Amino acid sequence: MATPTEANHEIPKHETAPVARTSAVPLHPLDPLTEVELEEAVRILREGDHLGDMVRVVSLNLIEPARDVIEKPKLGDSFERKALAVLLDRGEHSAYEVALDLLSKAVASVKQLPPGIQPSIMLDEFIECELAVRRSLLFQAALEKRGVTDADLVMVEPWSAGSYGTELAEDKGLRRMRALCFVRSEPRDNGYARPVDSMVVVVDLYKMEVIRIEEYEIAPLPPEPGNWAREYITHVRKDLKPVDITQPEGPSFTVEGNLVEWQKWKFRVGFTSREGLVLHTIIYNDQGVERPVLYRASICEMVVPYADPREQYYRKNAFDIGEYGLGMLANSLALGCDCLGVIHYFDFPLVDSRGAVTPLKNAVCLHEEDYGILWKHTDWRTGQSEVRRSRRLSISFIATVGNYEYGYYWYFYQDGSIQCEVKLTGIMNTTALAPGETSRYGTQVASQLNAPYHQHIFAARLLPSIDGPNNSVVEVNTVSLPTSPENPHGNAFVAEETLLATEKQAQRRVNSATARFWRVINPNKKNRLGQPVGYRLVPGENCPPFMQPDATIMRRAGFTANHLWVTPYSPQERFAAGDYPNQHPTGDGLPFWTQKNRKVENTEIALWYVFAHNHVPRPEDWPVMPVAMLGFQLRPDGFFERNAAMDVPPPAAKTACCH
Ligand SMILES: [Cu+2]
Repeated sequence: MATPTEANHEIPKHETAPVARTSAVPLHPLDPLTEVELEEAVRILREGDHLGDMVRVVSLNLIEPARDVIEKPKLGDSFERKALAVLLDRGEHSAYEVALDLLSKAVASVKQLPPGIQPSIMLDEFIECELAVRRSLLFQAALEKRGVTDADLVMVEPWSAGSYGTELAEDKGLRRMRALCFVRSEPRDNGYARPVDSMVVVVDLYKMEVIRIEEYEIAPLPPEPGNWAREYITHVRKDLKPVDITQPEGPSFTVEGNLVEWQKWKFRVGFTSREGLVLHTIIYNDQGVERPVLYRASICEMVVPYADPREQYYRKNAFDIGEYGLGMLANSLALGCDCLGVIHYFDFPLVDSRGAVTPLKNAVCLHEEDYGILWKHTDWRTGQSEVRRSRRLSISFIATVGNYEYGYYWYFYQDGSIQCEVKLTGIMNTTALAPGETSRYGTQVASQLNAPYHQHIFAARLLPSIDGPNNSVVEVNTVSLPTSPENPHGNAFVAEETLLATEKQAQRRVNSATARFWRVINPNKKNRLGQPVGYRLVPGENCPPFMQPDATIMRRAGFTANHLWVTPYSPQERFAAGDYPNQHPTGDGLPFWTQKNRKVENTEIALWYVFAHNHVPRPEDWPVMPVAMLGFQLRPDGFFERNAAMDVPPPAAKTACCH
């Protein structure tokens, strides 16, 4: 459902941080493949005869080196550069993983994917699919039946077909999409205001042709427009005075290639076509000692299951990361005013399905923000008052997935905290209502227009390295004690700790009744109070999946069953729903790997935190939804000896806005 971002907005001028731009040559083994390396990789594929006319490049990314190469580098080591290409042969109906060694300029291995496995949908396929549908005589006839006369005004929105065990025999083995349709009243109109939801167009992506049109009860088109573009907004409020963010001495961060340093934090910026932004080797400099916190952090999967059980809608379950790739759908942030202040943008090159390499300018935004108070106390007896402003470093990217926008933000704070925040905005997907009709599975948001209930469920994959690679996870539940001789007034409560020693013990859900959180500790290192050093994973907004455990979508979205999973670190276990969730016949990922019930105590672990926004739409979410935010925090818990931000200086007395 990708729509290329339109470049017709006025481009605001940003101050740009006076720091080095992203390097053309890799400076570090974890740097994403550069433009030159991607071109070299495509050349190796062509010369090795892997890119015939019918073959498409699904993705091409760095194979990250082994963790110990990074964590225990040896002096004088030169570093390897390897790439993994996922290729789709549309003629042979087969897909391959081709590993490339860029130093020896050779193909290292070729692995054919098992029959039935479909790699992610490519950007070109959206465009080609829409064109194929418009060309189809079947489609034109179906439109006529619905009184739609101009096919050019129809938005054909291809959704991944998924795999539900309900597939027709004729569909078996085909790479498919199921297109939903919307009609604009003019070329720049918001098509989501008028769903043509009595038909689903099933497309064979190998042949790029319509297989059939599934038809349902015809509902009239909703009557109201839902426009959001500036030319349609005739009245804008007039009482907004400017806020200028100025940093006359420049930002407090430095950037060298993909290495960022800010305050006591240091980390590397990565980017993949699938996850988008990735953070590597997050380290805190504690009084001159570099202390690792996280080896790698990314949002590795998401799924958006919809609640409408009707035949045309139960397959609306986009895995926007595993089925589409957020890096491929990332916005170029020069187009809008997404970040304010002195900004450093990172560019990352992308490869299209034909192997053409293009830079994505301003893919990732880095800037500082004032964030209210950091700490404060007034001694009312002495009149002494101290307050410190909180400054945070924000690094983010935004992906447009068809109708929706997802902003992914990581924040670093001066007290040693890290926060991940996802911002949801964009346009809700809609269905039509007959006059007077309401839906049990959605909210009416305009005349004859329904926005179905759905959930946005995200999975973060975190590789902790709290003061070293071997970590454990402890669950903490606060429990009130019964009134007893020990607790005669009934006020007692305790924080109970439980070690999660195995994969099965570590399958957990949030619990607001016990204020549950999880502590990632290094059991081999104690702080001065004798406690193991650790970081606390603090859940934010969350809820369970509302699908039944035996729902057909749960075969592929099984990772949503728990909010916390802990697995032993494995470079092969990267994505919560497995490598290829698109049309996967049985499902893959966390529920399958954890069957082995491996030990996850005092070893290299992967922490998977799953968090969900339950979207019961409001009329106010239409026509464009104001941002909804959710995420989680990682807060030091025994990692430092005391508040790590005591050394933040007081605000300068003459700061213009400090009163
Ligand atoms: Cu939503």
